[in-house]
Formats: sequence, C-alpha cells, structure tokens
Amino acid sequence: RHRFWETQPVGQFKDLGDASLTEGQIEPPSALSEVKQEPYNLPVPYEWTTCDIDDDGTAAEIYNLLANNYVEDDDNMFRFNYSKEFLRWALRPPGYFKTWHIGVRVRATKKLVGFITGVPARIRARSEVVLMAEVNFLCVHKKLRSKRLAPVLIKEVTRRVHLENMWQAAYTAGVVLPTPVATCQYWHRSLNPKKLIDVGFSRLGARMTMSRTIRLYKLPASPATPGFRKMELRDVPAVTRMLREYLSRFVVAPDLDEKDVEHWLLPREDVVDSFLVESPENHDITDFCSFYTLPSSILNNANYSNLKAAYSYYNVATKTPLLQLMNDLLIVAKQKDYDVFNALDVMENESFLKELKFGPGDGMLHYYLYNYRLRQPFDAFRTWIGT
Ligand code: YNC
Ligand code: MG
Repeated sequence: RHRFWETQPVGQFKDLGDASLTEGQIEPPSALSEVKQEPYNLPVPYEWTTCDIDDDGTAAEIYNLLANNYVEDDDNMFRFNYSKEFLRWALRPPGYFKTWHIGVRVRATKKLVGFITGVPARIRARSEVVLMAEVNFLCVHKKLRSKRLAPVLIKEVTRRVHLENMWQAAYTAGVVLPTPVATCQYWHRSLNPKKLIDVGFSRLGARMTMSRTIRLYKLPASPATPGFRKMELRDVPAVTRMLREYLSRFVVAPDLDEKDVEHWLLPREDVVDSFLVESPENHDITDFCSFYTLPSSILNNANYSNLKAAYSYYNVATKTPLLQLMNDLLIVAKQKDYDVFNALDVMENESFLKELKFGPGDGMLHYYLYNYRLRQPFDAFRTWIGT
C-alpha cells in the first residue's frame, strides 16, 4: 500500500498496538563514514540545487513554486500563499543548515520544479530531548506529479540530515501516512464573515441573514485585559520561562531556549505576532499569546484573490482566563484586518474553540516522527504545533 513508506524507519500500521515494541529510536545511527556521499539520482531531465534563500532571486523562485503548486484545500478553492518573509523566518532558525534547503531544477531551463526543506529543532518525546530535523515545504510542480519524485526528495533530505549526524525528524501533513503520533483538526473563527461567505470559505447558516451573521461575529474594538501589549526583545527571558514550563506538560513538544524564542516568537511584521499580559501592579508577565500569518490565494473568484488568515501559535495563560486571552487575540487580529483566525484542536485549544465561535473545518493535520516510535494510541494528549 505504501511502496516508499514501508521501507522507512517509521511506525507501520501493522505494528499499531504491538505492546512488545519499545519507545525511542527505531534504527540505530550508522557511522558517518557510511552515509552516502553523493546525492540520490534524479531522472535525467532534472538536477539538484541548494537554494540560497538570502538571495532575492532564489527566494522569488521558491515563493512562485509554492504559490502555484503547494497545499490546496480538498475542494481546490484555496492554496497556501506563504510570503517570502515567512519562508525566510521558517527556514533560518538558530543553527539552520543551508544544505537542507533543497531544490530540483529542470536541467535544460533551470526552472525550479521541486522543493523540500529541513531545519534543526530540539524535540522532547516524554523525557528524552532529541535533536531532530523538522521537514517542511515538500512540493513537486503540478505537471510532475505521481512520478515518484517525492520519495527521492525525502531520501535526499534524509541523507543531508544524516551528514549532520542527526537521525530523527518531525513533520506534519494533511495526508495519512504510516503512522501519525497525533491528529488534529482545523477550526476557523470568522472575522470578516461577509467576505468569507462571498468567496465560499463559509456558508450562511440555516435561518441566518447576512446582517445577523455579521452581528454574531462582531468583536469589541480593543483588548479587554489590563496590561495586554505586544511582546518586545526584553521579554524573551520571561516568555521562555513561561513557555518551557507550559510545554513540559505535553508528551511531545519542542524544547525551546531563549534564542529559539527570540527567533520564533519576537514579532515580525506580517509573519508572527505575539502579545503578553504584564501585570499593571508588579510588572510580572503572566500570560502570552501569538499567531502567525499565512494567507491563502483564492482560486477562481471574480472579486477577491487573497484570504488574510491568522493561525494560532503558542498561547500560555497563568493568570488571565485562556478564553479571555484568546478573545483579546481575536480582537487584535480583527484590528489588523485578518479575514479569519484559524486554530488546531492542539494543546488546550479545545477549551475555548466553541465558546469563541470557531467552527470545525474539513482540514486535518497529522503529526509524524521519523525513526522514533511512541506507543499508540495517543488521543489522551496533544502535542506541539509547527508551521
Ligand atoms: C507528504 N505530504 O505517500 P507511498 S507536507 C510525505 N509527506 O509514498 P510521488 C508523502 N510523503 O505511499 P506526488 C506526502 N505526499 O507510496 C505524498 N507522499 O509510500 C508520499 N503536493 O510520491 C506518498 N506538500 O512523487 C507516496 O507523489 C509517495 O507527485 C508518492 O508528490 C507528492 O511538506 C507531493 O501537499 C506532496 O507537491 C510532493 O503532491 C505533491 O504527488 C505536492 O509520486 C502539494 O510520496 C503540496 C503538498 C506536502 C506538505 C510537508 C511535510 C513533508 C514530510 C516529508 C517526509 C519527511 C520525512 C523525514 C525526512 C528526514 C529524515 C531524517 C533523519
Ligand atoms: Mg512525482
């Protein structure tokens, strides 16, 4: 059934529920000298390229490949439209390797037609922190689909990860592969219901008028929590402490230090927004919330071509009720003119989704580990989230 994945060190469907299998690495590392030194063979019309995303021309090629060929919804109405600045943020975290930004070009024309990336991350599984590659942005041009290029891209990124002496990876996908360690569902909170209905993202509810719908989703003009403000560089130590404490309760989560928090959470315009609550009395930082910006292209609509979407990222409430904190986050997203606020039912999000008028979507997100086994099933917990 899975010609490629059946050959890989990942949990297999037939092993689900096998209590004799132990948690941890599936296959031991080989000696570095045994890692293949040359890239995998591509079909003759194609060649490998290492992409320098600092270069504006290369960044534009990657942007265009993804804007035209990356992930679409089930009905092919929307396609992710990652911005260049978002891609630079996602691909250059602390300690990143340029060699893990891998492209495939047509030999004759040099056109970029394939892409896959890895970035290093410390991921904790139960009590073990493992240095892993987070693999993302796997993309093959629409005209080259179903030719088994994806397995070659995956093997090549694996080889380059091994060359850095790393043997595990973490990744997410909308498709079911052998075998998820967790599965989440996307939920959506309308901020601009009229546009969302006009473009077919959502439908007018039964017995609802447009004006009642607009009233239903109306939000206050500004956040309610005293001391709610944008995160700044000086907040990095306090945010790191709060986040580490919070993430320690999940079975699988990233192990973030101050450098990581500075990179992943310090606000960057139109990429990541972070807010916190600073107590007006003692200036303690008690709560934190954030979202990242990932617009979608609207395919085939006469009036609109872009959907401005915010995605819930990391949220930690220690004093303000999480529900109130997230409502304040919806308010700032509305102020900044987002059309929709998306969240997965990951971490503690289920506690606010319904009450804050999120509705369930059709999209699922499955979380995977490469060469690391965790006992199944896992509905009892929620894991980390990525981009
Ligand atoms: C996918 N998303 O099952 P089997 S997510 C992994 N992730 O293999 P072909 C995938 N594998 O089942 P196509 C996958 N999608 O026969 C498909 N596959 O064993 C598997 N879409 O290859 C599939 N981006 O080349 C099958 O298929 C084999 O031409 C078929 O190409 C697939 O970034 C794709 O959704 C996804 O661009 C490139 O459809 C193409 O269809 C496309 O014949 C739109 O491939 C964009 C899209 C995927 C977004 C993502 C995470 C990727 C993780 C990859 C796995 C990393 C493993 C860890 C490596 C490092 C290890 C170390 C150490
Ligand atoms: Mg293919």
